[in-house]
Amino acid sequence: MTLEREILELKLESQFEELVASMYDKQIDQCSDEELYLAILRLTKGMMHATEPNEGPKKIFYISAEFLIGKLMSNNLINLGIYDKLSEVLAKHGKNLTRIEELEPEPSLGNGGLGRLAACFLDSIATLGLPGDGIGLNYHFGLFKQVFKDHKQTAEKNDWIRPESWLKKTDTTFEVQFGDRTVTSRLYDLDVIGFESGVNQLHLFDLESVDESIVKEGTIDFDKEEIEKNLTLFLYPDDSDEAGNLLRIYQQYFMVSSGAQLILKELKEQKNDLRHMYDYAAIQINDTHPTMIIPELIRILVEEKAFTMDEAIDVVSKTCAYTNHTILAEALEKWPLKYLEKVVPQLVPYIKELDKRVRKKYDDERVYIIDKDDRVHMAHIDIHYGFSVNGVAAIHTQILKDTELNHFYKIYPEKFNNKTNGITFRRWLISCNRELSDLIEEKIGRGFAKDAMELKKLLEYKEDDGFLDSMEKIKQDNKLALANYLKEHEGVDVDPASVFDIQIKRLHEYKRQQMNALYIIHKYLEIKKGKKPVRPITFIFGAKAAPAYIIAQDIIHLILCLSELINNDPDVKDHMKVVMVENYNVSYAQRLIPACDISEQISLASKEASGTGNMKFMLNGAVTLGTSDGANVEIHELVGDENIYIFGEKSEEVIAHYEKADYVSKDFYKKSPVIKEAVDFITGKQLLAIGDKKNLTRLSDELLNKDWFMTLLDLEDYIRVKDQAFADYEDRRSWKQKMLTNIAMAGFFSSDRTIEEYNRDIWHL
Ligand code: 26Q
Repeated sequence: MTLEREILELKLESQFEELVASMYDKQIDQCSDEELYLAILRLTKGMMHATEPNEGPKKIFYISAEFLIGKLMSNNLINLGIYDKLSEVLAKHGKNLTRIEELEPEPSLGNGGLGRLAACFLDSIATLGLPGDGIGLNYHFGLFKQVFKDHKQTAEKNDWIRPESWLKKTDTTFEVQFGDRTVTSRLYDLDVIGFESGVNQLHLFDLESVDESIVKEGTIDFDKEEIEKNLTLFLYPDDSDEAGNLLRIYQQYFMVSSGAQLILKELKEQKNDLRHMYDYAAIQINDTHPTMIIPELIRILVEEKAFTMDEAIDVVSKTCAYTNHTILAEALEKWPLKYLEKVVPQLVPYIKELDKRVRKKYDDERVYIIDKDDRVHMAHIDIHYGFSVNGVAAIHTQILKDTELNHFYKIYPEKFNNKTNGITFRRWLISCNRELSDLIEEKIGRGFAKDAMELKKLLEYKEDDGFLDSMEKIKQDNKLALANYLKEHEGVDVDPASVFDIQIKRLHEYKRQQMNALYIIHKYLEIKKGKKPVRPITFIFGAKAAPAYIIAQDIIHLILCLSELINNDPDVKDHMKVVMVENYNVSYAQRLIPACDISEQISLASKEASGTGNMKFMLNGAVTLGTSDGANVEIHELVGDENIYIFGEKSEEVIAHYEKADYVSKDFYKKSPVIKEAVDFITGKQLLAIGDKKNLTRLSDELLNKDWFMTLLDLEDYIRVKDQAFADYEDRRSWKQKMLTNIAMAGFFSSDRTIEEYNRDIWHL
């Protein structure tokens, strides 16, 4: 330890003792965990405030409707470099930092991957010392809290904001004008501290007049018409009803208008020439949710800064860049022009002008902004009027170029580029799996915390049984800790000596949780027939479903019914268990991932843009069972055939099925007794005795008559390869080597690498 560090740590101890004394007039050991939580919050906020901001001539504004930041305490302590010392100080007084952290409410300001990616990116931007701020919304309740009742999901509000939190209320306010009213936005800031580096800001806008009391207790129901009261109440989990969609446009414009005003205010304060805005600012548009910032900036430059239309379009197009996160056609935002006319009439002439210019240049309906049904294709605005379009994994970008956005790629080949997603190792290794991170540090030093490629040095220990055993021991301890947690929180007994097979992600048919459920049915029936697995298996799910997504609700129902049946069947329960954890969120992910043996990444090839959970599992020594989709493809290339389980049809084959419309799920059902038996079980008498006939029949009908995401196509191959993985697990030495290889090769998936690429190719900070 350096002298400087020693002094800092000595000071920390007395500083914290003094702070506690001044706040409560007590010693640390006399304080409750709640009191200590507030004291740590204050200490940390103070230290972050005192840290130098990252500065430079040009800044990146990462604008996103979602920042799924998760709990911040551990993360901030780690990045400030005081986690270990503070832990030790607390322990000296009989206090436990991990227990204290449980008191922190989790802000769920995102749905899933896209929101979590934005949070990882902020961590990496700050860690790399780059000037870059996030711009988003301060949802009072974020994403709903999931509660299971009668084997079904119900939704409740998650009120995460407390009088004392990480949020800093600022004096900055802006007027935001809608077609039918004008409201005032207020800026709240969160310090984003880099790992042993400077500070950036996450700017979250809120509406003062929001009224939390309009939400009915125990629900997420409220009056969707009262914009002044509801604008920033919730994050929208779906696009199901018209009133909800209108509200979503109000939210988006509220974010975009406030963000644009903030950016222009900063540029003005720095005395930067707006005509060269792109020399001072880059704006990364996270999916199409913030797309209105393009016409909004053009509008402001024309109406308030005396730019001609040509000049405004030129400057804005050189400033804005777009990231695409999906190739599901139904997920690409297309707003009816009449909605925009109601909510943001001032933007409509600009959107029409942008469309007119496109039509003048290109005689191809597919690239128009406004289609023949008067719907505005948000992605088309980004592609024509931004300077960069990126996908989030190699295969995803390739599919965008070859098929989904091919007509745009032909016009603008130079704009298209790939930025394979990444995750921050500070949260997804150092914070969530401290024991593994310490073991790695013992072997190769702590350089990997900042230079993730150093993990490769671990490959030298592939034949080192001492090391392999230590790694296995940590996995075992993590499984035991999870088993205890599941006992306490889900009321189930799982065997820590079983294989932990985990699928955690949003519930969506393309992610195919239903295929995993069919495997479980298959295994159950095998055991009933006397074919027992060599070692018990624990199947774990975690997933929220959009409340209006009917089939997704039915899949949750199926899994919960299976869990009830299997965990109580005396013939079976010692051989397998099924657990669906309630209210899966970032904090839960941090407990589940370190304890995983087999990581389920089984989306229909071509549908998962990247996935980032796959990277988190790999980094924590789980082996992937997956399709050739998203970043799985790159994981496969890195670790090689020996260290991953790949199954199912490839993306080209799947795309061809859609083109030829030749996939008929019934054919698979008829020709395979294994498939038939599993599908029939969904509506068999055992499950009907537990569950709801309506839900189970609807799901079974869907699989037999539609199965848009081709579950039955890959089911047999899935069963074959999954059984192989369970068999290989028994060759313990070789399995440990697979774990090691996965950890060692995970360096590529550090979000530091991703951000370096964004900066090198797009932002040029
Ligand atoms: C759109 C309109 C109305 C209401 C809601 C929405 C909406 C909200 C959230 C649409 C999409 C999302 C989230 C998408 C998402 O999380 N995509 C994931 O992004 C990850 C990061 O790039 C990828 O790894 C995943 O593959 C991708 O599914």
